[in-house]
Amino acid sequence: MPDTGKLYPTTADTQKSPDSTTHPAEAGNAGELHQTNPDAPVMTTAQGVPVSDDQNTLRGGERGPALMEDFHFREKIFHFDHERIPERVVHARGYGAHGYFECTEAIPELTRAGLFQEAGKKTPAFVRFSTVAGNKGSFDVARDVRGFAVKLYTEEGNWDLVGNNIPVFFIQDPIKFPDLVHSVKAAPDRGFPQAQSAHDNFWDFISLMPESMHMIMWTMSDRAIPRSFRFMEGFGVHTFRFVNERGESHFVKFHWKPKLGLQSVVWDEAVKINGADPDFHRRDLWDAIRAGDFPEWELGIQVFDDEFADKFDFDVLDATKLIPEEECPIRVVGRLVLDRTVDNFFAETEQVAFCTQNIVPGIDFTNDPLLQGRNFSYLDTQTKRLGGPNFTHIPINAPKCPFHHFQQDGHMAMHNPTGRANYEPNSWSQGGPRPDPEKGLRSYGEELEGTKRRLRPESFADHYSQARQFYLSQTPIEQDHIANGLTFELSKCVVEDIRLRVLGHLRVIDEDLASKVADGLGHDLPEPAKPAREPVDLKTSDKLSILKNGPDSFKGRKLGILVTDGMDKTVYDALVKAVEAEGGMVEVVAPKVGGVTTSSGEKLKANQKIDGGPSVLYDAVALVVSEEGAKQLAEMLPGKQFVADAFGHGKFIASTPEAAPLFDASGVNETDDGMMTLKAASDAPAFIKVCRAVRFWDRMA
Ligand code: HDE
Repeated sequence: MPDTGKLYPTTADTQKSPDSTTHPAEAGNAGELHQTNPDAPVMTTAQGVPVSDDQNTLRGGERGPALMEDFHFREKIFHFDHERIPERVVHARGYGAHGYFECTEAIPELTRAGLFQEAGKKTPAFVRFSTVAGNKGSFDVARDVRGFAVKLYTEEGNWDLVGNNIPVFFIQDPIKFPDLVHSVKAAPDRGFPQAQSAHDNFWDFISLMPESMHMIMWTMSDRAIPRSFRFMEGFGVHTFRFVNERGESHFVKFHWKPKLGLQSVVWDEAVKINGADPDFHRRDLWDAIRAGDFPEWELGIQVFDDEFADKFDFDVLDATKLIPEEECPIRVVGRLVLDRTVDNFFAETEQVAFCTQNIVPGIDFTNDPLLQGRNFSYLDTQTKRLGGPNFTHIPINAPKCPFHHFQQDGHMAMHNPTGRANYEPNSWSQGGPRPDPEKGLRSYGEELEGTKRRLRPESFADHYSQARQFYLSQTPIEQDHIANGLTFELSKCVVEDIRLRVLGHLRVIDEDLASKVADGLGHDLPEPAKPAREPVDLKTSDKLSILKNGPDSFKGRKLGILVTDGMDKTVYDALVKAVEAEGGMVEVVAPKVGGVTTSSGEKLKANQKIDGGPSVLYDAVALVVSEEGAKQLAEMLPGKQFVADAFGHGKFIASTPEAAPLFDASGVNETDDGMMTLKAASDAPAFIKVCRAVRFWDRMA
């Protein structure tokens, strides 16, 4: 049995060829053609046989038949035919990156888990972010929950914390998961809609499942349209257990807090981003890591005991409820840094298999029924998706610590036990691994009692109080967005009864919210739904709002600078300098992707042609244009839309005085405090300071 984490070479090790991620021309070299590069390795078949010609199949005669013996051709096509594996049944569209977890505060009094024993200890990590409903090829900025799955390669095995960017879930019992997922995915008869919840089946199900109301408030909020993975929180959702060396247990909830703060896009932006750049989120992550701007989250824990759990208004085992930070403060014990993009998307991001059952000594489950149900589902689904029980042999899934067991054979077995003993107990002298009662994972000795039955406990019965608490904890702008989200989604339901049933639930959550949505839909308010338990008014929590927890700098954000021929390069340079000083990025948008000639005759390269770089792709925009250039842009639809959208989406806009004709043509005839004229290069830093706020919300109120 091999005993090292580096069991099998990765794709990168075996297939190592000169780095082809960056084109030589991008690095400023002319670029040699692969065919003429003497350092390029010789192409081989999968058997390692050198290939002489990869352009032409083997034929009998110049224009004669293809020959069966052309094993290079047959092997190539055969392998291509089998390239696809089933996509994940949910969370199919995802994007992963490598990094590490660093313990910043040791907590041995709470857990014996090795990764938390010493401040400064680093544990390798792989993270996969995802949308839930859409297929693998859908778009990134769908209104949806985001998966936030973390694999921690600890010295005592892999711990998978398979979380979401929303701290609660739709359902209380795992037996409803297939129904939930069927309802949100494409309808079985027509095969659409794709990657959205704005349709009858979803809202039909939801309207009949009042326990989903809290989660619905979250998914209709801007939490479901994050600006990027880097600006969203992650949550373990369930209550887990920490178990210390003495076998004592504490309940724990896990939170990932982004260092950059929280930021979301607005719905109209989301719709347009999905057209302009369906890969918006994955590109953002890739670009940030490649630029050395490593995304980072703090790991916060909420720790509590049975006494707190008993006093808490809700059941801590109910995944449709959260514990407000104000009631149980968060203690930061570590940080997660993503510092390496994948070498190969399929090998790593596609083949990574998260399983909630993967825990390590010091971490344990609770009786949260959803968590228990997940423990079956993840292992089961990976076996089908990755083709057999040996998916743990795939490098991205293999532990990085020594491992020894007697599991053997099966499809694609890469490492079987060596020697004769493959069972335990055995009496061979070197008879393989033995369990260790000290070091081994021991389940927490919780006492259990009860009658076997199918039931929903009374302590899970309140479905509305936390939904109301969430809604009332939002700023007025965020409340409007929730109302608009609900109105939009329900307006896509053809069946009026479904809309009315949802309105009935909204009346129990908040009458104002229900009225706004009813008004938006053009319906009279129906009778309120009849709650299983009357909701209570809970204290609002600032931590539930995005806007109250937003960024405090332009770090990690992007300024789009629209330029034309004859533009003032000094203003441009000053903007770039100010953005870079804050840790942000700049992208140049021009009428042509070849770039522009500045007023001093220099050439400035562009990143985007105006049609491909609409303002929705940027956090703020600047127009550094000549008068002639502004006039030309004013005649182009994408030019006008660039400005009109930036204005409509409440973006901060800076412009050189020459931009006036473009504003006129875009229908922007007013100025406000979110707009600034760049009279000179020295105005640039002040503008970027203003951009620290997410948007100029007054314009959108
Ligand atoms: Fe999942 N979920 N889930 N889920 N889930 C899957 O496993 C499931 C739930 C989450 O990037 C599947 O490998 C059940 C909650 C993430 O690869 C599947 C229930 C939370 C990912 C599955 C839930 C999640 C998944 C599909 C209710 C947040 C993507 C593919 C009992 C705490 C992981 C796969 C990745 C994926 C089942 C509910 C998060 C089918 C039965 C709650 C982030 O096994």
